[in-house]
Amino acid sequence: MKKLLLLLVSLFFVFSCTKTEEKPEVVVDIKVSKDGYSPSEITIPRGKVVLFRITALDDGIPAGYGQSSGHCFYILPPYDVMVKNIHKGQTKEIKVKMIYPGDFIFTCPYCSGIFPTNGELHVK
Ligand SMILES: [Cu+2]
Repeated sequence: MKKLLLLLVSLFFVFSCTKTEEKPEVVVDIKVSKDGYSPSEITIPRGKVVLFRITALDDGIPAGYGQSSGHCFYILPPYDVMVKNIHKGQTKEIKVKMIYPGDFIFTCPYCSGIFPTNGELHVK
C-alpha cells in the first residue's frame, strides 16, 4: 500500500506541469530590452497561478542576415517554461503555476551573453 502511494506521488510529480490553463490569480507585467528585464526581481506567493505578460521594447540581437529573433522569457528548471521570439512592440503571455518554492533565474537565452537580460524570481 505504501509503495503504491509512493508510485502515485512520484507519477504526479512527473506529469504535473508548471505551465497551466488555470485562471490567473496574479498578473506580472515585464518589459525586456537590451537593458535587461524590468522588473528584474519578482516575488510571488507559492502556489499561485501567475500570468506573465512580457513586452519587448526592442528586437534584441540580429540572428543573422539582419533578421532578429526578438527576446525570450525563460524560467530555468524546475519551472522550465519559455516564451520565445518576442519582437519589438509585441507582448506575449504565459501562465505558470508557482509550485516550487525558492529562488529561480529567468533569462533570455538569445542575448543574455551580451546584454543583462537576467532576472530573479522568488517564490515564497
Ligand atoms: Cu533577448
